[in-house]
Amino acid sequence: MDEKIVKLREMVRDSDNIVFFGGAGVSTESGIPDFRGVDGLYKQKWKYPPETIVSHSFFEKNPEEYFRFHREKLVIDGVKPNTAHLKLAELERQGKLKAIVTQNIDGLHQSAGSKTVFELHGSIMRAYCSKCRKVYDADVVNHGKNVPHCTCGGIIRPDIVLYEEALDDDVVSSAIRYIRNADMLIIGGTSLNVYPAAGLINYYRGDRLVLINRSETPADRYADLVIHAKIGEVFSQI
Ligand code: CNA
Repeated sequence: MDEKIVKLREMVRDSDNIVFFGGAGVSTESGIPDFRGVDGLYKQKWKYPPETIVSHSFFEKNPEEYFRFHREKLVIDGVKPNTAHLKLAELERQGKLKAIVTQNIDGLHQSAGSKTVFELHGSIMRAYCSKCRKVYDADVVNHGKNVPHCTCGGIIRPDIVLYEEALDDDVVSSAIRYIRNADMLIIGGTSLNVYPAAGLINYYRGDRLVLINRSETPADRYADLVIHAKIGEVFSQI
């Protein structure tokens, strides 16, 4: 482990165009459960698997159940960025890190102070009417008991990309541009199971591909450095 940390430190020292690509595992140390990790939502009891509930067709058919899950499992009041979020923000301030590409929807990178964040799956910190697209304060979807409605009658929804929905073209093309130009790509806290997001790492062309994840991922064999550990603990050492 120590040798790996030394190598990681050297790679960070020698890079000035770092991009971080992350997922739910980045926020577990803040107390937000991931989907597939050891304490993930797949291991918890709920009537449907999380990815069924967080899908477009389920949202349309069963908004009451969707909002119950959303408010109970996706929104956790009082969460704070952890060491990984804070270190990434610091690397950006130092001019070493150029962008974060995240699959997370929790807004914790911005809370930590990061500026260039591409949220592939949107954010629960924003909301809009699914019919007229009027923008609403996220509080109306994140709290309360009922399905929130717009003055036009449409359902107000979180500004997240549900399964079966397309990613935002501008967000994807910007993320690709940054990944393609990066001299170092750090992938962390993601099972790399969810496509098309996971496919974006294939645009990286450099020789400093680092993977930090608690469990194995399909990209371990391509990486120049693989660390199977908690990302907050790793980042506290660089
Ligand atoms: P995932 O499929 O749940 O995988 C998470 C990965 O992170 C697993 O391989 C874990 O082993 C690993 N992991 C968990 N904790 C740590 C840690 N402390 N340090 C290092 N590794 C850790 O999640 P993905 O992001 O890969 O899947 C994509 C989905 C999950 C996206 O659509 C997200 O929107 C969705 N999601 C997001 C959040 C969030 O915003 N915080 C929470 C839950 C799910």
